[in-house]
Amino acid sequence: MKTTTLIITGMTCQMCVKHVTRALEDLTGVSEVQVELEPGTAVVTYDSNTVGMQAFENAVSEAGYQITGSA
Ligand SMILES: [Cu+2]
Repeated sequence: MKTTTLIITGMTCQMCVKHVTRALEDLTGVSEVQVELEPGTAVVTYDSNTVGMQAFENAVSEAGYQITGSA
């Protein structure tokens, strides 16, 4: 398991937080997601053999937000 912090732009309220959380949680290989409106981050714990940055970017983008970086 690996943990990474994604910088997410476009979230303006707690509903956005729910949308982003669900989008990431629904990915196979993701085991834990913690999204914070301020400062606009998602801490994701995942199996790097199963899922990765491209899948995170696609899922968040389909939900209507954007990943602009990671730490
Ligand atoms: Cu919102």
